Amino acid sequence: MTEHRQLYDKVFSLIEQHDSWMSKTINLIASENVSSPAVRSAIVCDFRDRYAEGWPGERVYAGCKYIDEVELICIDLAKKLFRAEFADVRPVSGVVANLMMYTAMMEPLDRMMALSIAHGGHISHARKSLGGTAGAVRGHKVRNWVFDEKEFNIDVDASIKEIRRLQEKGQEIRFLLFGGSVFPFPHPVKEFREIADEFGMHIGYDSAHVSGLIAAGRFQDPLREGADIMTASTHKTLPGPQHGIVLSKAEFADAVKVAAFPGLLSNHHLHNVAGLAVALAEMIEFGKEYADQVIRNAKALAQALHERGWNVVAEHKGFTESHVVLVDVSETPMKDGRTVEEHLERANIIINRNLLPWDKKMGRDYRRPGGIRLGSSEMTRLGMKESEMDAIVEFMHRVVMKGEDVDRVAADVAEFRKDFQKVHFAFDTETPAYAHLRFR
Ligand code: DSN
Repeated sequence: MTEHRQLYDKVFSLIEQHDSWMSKTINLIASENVSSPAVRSAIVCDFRDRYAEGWPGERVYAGCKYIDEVELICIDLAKKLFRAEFADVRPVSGVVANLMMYTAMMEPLDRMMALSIAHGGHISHARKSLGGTAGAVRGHKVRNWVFDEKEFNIDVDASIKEIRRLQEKGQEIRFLLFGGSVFPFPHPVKEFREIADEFGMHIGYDSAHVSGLIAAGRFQDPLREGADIMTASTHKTLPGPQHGIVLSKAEFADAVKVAAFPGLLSNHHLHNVAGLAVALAEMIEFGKEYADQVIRNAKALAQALHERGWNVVAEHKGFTESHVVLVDVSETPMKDGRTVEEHLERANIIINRNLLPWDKKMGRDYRRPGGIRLGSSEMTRLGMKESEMDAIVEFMHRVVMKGEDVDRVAADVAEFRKDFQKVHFAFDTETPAYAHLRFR
């Protein structure tokens, strides 16, 4: 056998090892989910090998008659689910969706407000000195929202004061961006509509983490609260394929469309548009029930940790209103999020380390931060409820607080996972959740 054939076979062997491991793990990564068998079936269709530049019906390529119909179905489902006047389902990721939003709503170098990373913002919202997409790619000057660490949310009065100060100083802000990667509580969008109108600013909302909850009507409704445009990736609480979406008021449709093509995209990954259409149809059918359980499970995770003495952020507010739970682990025997992450992974529990708002003043940074971030979406999709969240926390507690042998906990986790092998809230609930389609 040639060396290349061995490597070729090794790739398939690694895929199988990964799939098998996933079926034995507790995955609490807040930005991930498991897609339904129908979504996975759609994304391996021949669309994956095609091009379709432009808008359905106005393509630059021939051969798109069925692709166009699927994309139009996807657009209609997105508009219905999010009650949006306009939807563009072409962005290939959440970052590309954000770039489309910046391109449509601002001139290069314009100033914008966004959440800092330590307060839950995403790297695509960040300034150039951090390598953030907004600053490094578009040249936007990013000012950060004033953040209330106790309320774990944007400080409305102080932020309005800051916007007014900057406008009066001639540092004109053009765009207000809400949303991010860690925000357990709805952002105050409607509170900023008046000042946005006063200074001619537009409002955007990055719903990547919470788009599944928003679609179900269970978090906040940015497009009704004053946002002009909303972006998302489609594979977090919204359990679709790895892709993106832009939703906006009709008046911004043309600007968004040209930002997509010819601006940012040539191929827009047509197989994932098909997968997204399927995911949106399943969300319309099962989304409310799913989102309710996601939120109940996140609260149950937080409560179970709190009861065992862990320091969960925002206790006085009930910890979370979304899928996400933030925990300060700096006082645990492991002292930092990275050590916790590494030990839990060895015990088949997959979580993220996460920067806390107060890490910097404690001398910590993103490499060894004081926090961990947990999300309830994927385990909810597998049919887990509040009592399973308590069981999950007990596994975590054995590793982090009691220092138990990780291999023993890993074996117990794998045993526990045996009863949760199918995706719920989907039309097909029989195909194993982590099975992959094999053609060889
Ligand atoms: N970096 C991802 C997250 O975990 O939030 C989103 O792109």
